[in-house]
Amino acid sequence: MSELDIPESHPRYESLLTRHRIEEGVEKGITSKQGLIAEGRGEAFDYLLGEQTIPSADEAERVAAAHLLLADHPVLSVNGNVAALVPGETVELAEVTGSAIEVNLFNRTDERMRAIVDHLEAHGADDVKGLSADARIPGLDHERAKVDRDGIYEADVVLVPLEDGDRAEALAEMGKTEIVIDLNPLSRSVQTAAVPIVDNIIRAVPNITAHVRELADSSDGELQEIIDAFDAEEAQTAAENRIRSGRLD
Ligand code: PTJ
Repeated sequence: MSELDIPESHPRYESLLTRHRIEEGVEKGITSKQGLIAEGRGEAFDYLLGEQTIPSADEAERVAAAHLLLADHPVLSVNGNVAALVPGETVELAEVTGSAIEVNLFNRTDERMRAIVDHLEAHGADDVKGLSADARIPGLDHERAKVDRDGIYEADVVLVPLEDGDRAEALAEMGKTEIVIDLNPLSRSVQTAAVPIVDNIIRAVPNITAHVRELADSSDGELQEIIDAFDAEEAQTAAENRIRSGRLD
């Protein structure tokens, strides 16, 4: 039995677990109410993907691992849904890649910022960034523009999960490499990312970590080759085609 009190063999286990974690996130003041809506949207796309990591997503997750290993200053951005769904998994990915973790919220309040930092620390994170917000992403006029100077502002590679918005574009304009995780292949973030990962974050983050472990002994040249061979548009189209074809295999 699991944290859900239902067996992991249950055919809807993953989706029920996801809902359960988001619900708990709202109760703890971590996830916004809009996060519930975002979850429902993601779930519909995941159903159409067959609730599995499709081959193009697995490849993108390997490329993400290569980018994070090669980066000088990688940062994993965390919002209220990410904190509720994959807190421990995010801390583990940060550890194996030497990435910083920064909380960045659309519906930013001091209470939620603090609750998320505490939640991540309870899962083993230290020095979680986002509270000082001493820099801004140029060209954005909402709360997601607020970042830490020694975090996202100075990062070379940023993991941006679960946000359909203009921040991805603004970060690209700052010259950063963005890795996006989003189940909607048509989201603006997916369309602009250097590495679009169309997969459920619950599967994607642990799979990136697994790829990091597999690639840990690779040379910089080998990692660069993996990056150069990747075609972001192809990955986005493969996911869109899978959803549109309606094949649940
Ligand atoms: O915590 P905050 O205040 O920063 O707010 C976070 C949310 C998610 C509420 C906010 O960023 C938002 O409203 O996002 P959107 O515009 O609804 O976009 C969220 C995207 O994440 C959608 O494209 C969903 O399909 C996708 N999504 C939802 N759940 C998952 C997901 N992608 C991957 N894995 C999921 N589990």
